[in-house]
Amino acid sequence: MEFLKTLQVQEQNMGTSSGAHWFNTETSILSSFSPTDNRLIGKVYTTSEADYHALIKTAQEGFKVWRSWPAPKRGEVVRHLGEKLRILKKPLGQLVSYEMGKSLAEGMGEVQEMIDICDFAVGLSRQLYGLTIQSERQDHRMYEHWQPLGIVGIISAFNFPVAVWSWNAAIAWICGDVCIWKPSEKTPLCAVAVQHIVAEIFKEHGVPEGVSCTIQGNREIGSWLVKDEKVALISATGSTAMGKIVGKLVSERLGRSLLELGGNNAIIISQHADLNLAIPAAVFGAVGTAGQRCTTTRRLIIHSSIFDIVTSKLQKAYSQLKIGDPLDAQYHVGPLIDKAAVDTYLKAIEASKKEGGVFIVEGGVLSGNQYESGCYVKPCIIKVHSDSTIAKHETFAPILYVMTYETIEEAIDIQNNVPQGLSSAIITNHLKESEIFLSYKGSDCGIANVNIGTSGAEIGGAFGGEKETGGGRESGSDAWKNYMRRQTTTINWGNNLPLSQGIKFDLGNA
Ligand code: UN1
Repeated sequence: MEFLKTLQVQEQNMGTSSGAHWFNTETSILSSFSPTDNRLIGKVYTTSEADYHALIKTAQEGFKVWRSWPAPKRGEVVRHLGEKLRILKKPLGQLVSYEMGKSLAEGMGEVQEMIDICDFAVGLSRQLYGLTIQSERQDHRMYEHWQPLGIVGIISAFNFPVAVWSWNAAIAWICGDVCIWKPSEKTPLCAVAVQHIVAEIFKEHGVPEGVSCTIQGNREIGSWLVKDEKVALISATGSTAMGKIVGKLVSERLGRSLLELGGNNAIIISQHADLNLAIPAAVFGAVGTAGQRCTTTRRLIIHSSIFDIVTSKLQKAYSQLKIGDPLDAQYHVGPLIDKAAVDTYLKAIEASKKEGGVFIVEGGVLSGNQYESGCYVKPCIIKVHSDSTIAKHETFAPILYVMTYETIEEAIDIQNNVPQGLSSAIITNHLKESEIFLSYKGSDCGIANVNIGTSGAEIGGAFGGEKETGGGRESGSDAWKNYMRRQTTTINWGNNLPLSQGIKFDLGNA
């Protein structure tokens, strides 16, 4: 496996890093096994408490220098990172596939998201606009401008082991911040590979140590970052359960958090839908990344008049899905991340059966030589009642719940009647339906699409959602404002000192 060598993920003493410097304290070991074949890919040392504190110090020092670089100069470094990622797109995509289990096409797609966000950040580095405001006082000027925050802690999930980090890091860097990354314990080597790449580019361009740091380990190690008042912003991606803990700990110290948590995304398939769009949108949405995207399509809300035709087309499409080694481009679907995820998948199927759910496409765990890691499952479709309890729950697996509706209002109610609020879609050629879906009466999600599926958002838009999804927005649009602090300034260029609100404060002749 050439890519492991190219990306230097099998070296010794990896784990904690403040840039080109790798701390080599021998602590406990985190082993990374591939869900594709159960092989040990490599090991990292978890971060020691002493190394964590040393890292914070380096990051603080690094920040003092980095924030003084003009933003376009910081952008220039990010541009070079994007160039390097173009060169390494294939090996890094392969590592993502091998360590996480998503198909190679999706692994490479993830690296493409990194490249895209680098490009976006470069352009943004010449913007970061503030406003000017009319002052009520004569000869005064008011404006607001944006300053870097300091240290940004990034906690990322296994399912997007590199892209979601880059949404945060690329933007935080051009804003003048420094980053400490705590990747998922399930994908430590993707972070090691990325840190090697970043460190090389940063070294070439004279970026100070501490601007890009990584720590490795379990939740406890993550909690050092979360509780640390020296960390100005915690951007965390993962489950709602994790987000509730992180959000509470950060708010206890009145820090800032940006949460991107669970989704329970639905596509409404109207009787006015073009099924040539609906079927592939639903299938990719449900089985892409083996159902482990936060944007995965988990529910199809289908108009009752077309339920039979839609489900028979889905059965046909699912029968053509190839499940197997994600590094082999012929397969659409790889394994789940680990055996615990397989258990969760099986339990959700059991729970839906207990509620009266009926298989439209049968599920199950695959066995045989090719599947000996025990992590390969069959994407399945279950018909449930529109008020099903299990369908309100986010199960990170390729289970698609289908249900029927009669009116567009009812479809929207079903779509919104879940605790999460990340992504949503409607497939329709009916203008009014689509406008209702996009109106104040419509989807309550952070993402609402028409005639495309729920997953595969582009980096140019703000990404995130409402309710239990956490409310944060990352990536494009004006999400950069999360990584900076706003400063409002009033400048008096006159010879008098008028007070606002017309207040008189006369000191006589003093
Ligand atoms: C995630 O699953 O955490 O919109 C991120 C998408 C991808 C990102 C998903 N661009 O599906």
